[in-house]
Amino acid sequence: MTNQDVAEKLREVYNLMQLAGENRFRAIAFDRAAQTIEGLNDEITKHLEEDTLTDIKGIGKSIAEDIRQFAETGTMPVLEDLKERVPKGLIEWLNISGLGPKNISKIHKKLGITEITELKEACQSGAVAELPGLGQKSADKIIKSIEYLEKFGERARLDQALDIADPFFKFVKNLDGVQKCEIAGSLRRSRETIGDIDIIVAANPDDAESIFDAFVDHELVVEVLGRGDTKSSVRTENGRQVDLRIVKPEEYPAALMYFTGSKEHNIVMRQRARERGMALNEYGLFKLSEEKETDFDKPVKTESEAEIYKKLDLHFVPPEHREDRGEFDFYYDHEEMELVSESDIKGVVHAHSTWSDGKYSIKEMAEACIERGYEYLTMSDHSKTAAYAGGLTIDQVKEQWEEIDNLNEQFASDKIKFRIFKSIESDILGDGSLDYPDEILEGFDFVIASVHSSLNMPLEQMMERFEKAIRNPYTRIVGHPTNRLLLKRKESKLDMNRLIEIAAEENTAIEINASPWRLDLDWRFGNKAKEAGLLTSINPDAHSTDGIDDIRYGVMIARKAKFEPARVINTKSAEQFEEWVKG
Ligand code: DGT
Ligand code: CA
Ligand code: CA
Ligand code: ZN
Repeated sequence: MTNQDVAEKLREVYNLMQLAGENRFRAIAFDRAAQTIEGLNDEITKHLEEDTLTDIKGIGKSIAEDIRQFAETGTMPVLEDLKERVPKGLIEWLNISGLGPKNISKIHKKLGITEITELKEACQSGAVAELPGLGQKSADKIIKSIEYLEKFGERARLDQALDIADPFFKFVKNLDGVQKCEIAGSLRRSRETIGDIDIIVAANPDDAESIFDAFVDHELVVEVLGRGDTKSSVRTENGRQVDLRIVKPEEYPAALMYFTGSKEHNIVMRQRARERGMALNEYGLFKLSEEKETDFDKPVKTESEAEIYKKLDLHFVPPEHREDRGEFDFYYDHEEMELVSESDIKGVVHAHSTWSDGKYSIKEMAEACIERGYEYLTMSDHSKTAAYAGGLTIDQVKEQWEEIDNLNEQFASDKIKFRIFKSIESDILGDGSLDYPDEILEGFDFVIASVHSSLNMPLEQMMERFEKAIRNPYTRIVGHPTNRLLLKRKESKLDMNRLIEIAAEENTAIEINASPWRLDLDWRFGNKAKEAGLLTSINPDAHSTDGIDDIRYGVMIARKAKFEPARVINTKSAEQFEEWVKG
């Protein structure tokens, strides 16, 4: 039973509770517990054994008991009870934009249907339109939403979301009447997947209409989902929803904060405000009336998010840390956290060439790195067992070394300060050994060790496999540890906290694979990584020259995971990097 397993069960309870119309706060407690457990620095099983579940913040007696039941029986009574009342198929309905838990429950009860396909039919036949409070318009919208969901899925990867958000942001920012503008929501927090895109604008109410007109007319818009006085929602070509909210300039700091989230962060902020005799909501910070209610006549003037934080005895919390994962303690004591940025990255680590499954030659990859101002490149093609990906035989390895030596000599004689390192992305075989004999491994500058096969190994066995690979002296970096492909393939079962401890102990880095499909190491283990002193390398795993630019996404995740430059090995100069990999 991994922390992830428990978190998933608790989220299932949360989803079902919403559909069952249970008390919202009771439901949210399960969501919060799930999120806490995902971010634990140790294993939930240990807390169970030592009976310390309730010491974990956000886990009360009742949820602790649910977790114990889950450990013992594989399920929870609260979940079984909900499952009896709420059919499983309905959970998926929560992903249909514009359809909330109340209407889901209503449609289900009146029409006795549970599957999305049935819902679509019921919308087409007119059955949904006849229900009180719904109507033809709602039914048509549900159909469209289902069609988009079928085509594009409920969430997008970070890169896909940025590709939509960037043009909208640039467009809206320059419209007449727009005083301030920012992307909010999960995208501002650099989450690895994005539901919808949120944009906040500060403008005088008189200007709102013309701003919305321009927004819904944007060339990327395929459908207007809603239009009001303060909010418009559109759907874009690639199925993403974009929400634009226009607020009065004086409301902007609080609105930006509220719509940046996360929901969990907001809950704690509101609590902090209450404890200080104030109320915080999306409109601003206010004094409380004598009845302890928000007194809208007594706004506490704030010009920026930073000032709101200050009024609540905190330093500014950067958006990527607003997840209720330790930021309140940290930014109470500290003005800021040192975080890695794109300009700190000096070398491109983990790249493939035509020698294995890359699209470009080593020379072309090197030139692309030089063009982008990097000082070094480590070629890490696949090793021999990865035959499906053109893994290198021993003879090919030797030939590749010669090519790299020649290129390095050429750079030197051309007075180009650039260096290619000889590396390999060695498969970690089933038993944890690397993919070449020691005398070959010795010839590389260093080895990146990754699992590419038997991804569904049981946890214990997988941990032994990784431990052996990490303790191998030739391994300096572990590649994409969980092997997840976002929105496509689940992660392998791993005790990530333990893995981080072992890697830190061996002074081996765990990469942040910057491919937007992976973003693995997961940022949720950032606190553990920091505590253990784990090193990372922000690696594009580039299979083409364009792939090098994925470093951007890796840096976003590294910041979210609280890495400072000193713990990111490819911030080192070529000389220091060499010293480290050979050390
Ligand atoms: P997403 O779109 O699923 O990737 O995630 P977000 O975080 O962008 O969520 P979204 O778009 O539903 O709402 C934007 C922000 O608005 C969210 O991060 C926090 C705030 N917010 C929305 N609903 C609630 C709520 O029920 N309670 C609180 N406290 N905040 C909320
Ligand atoms: Ca959003
Ligand atoms: Ca939204
Ligand atoms: Zn790989």
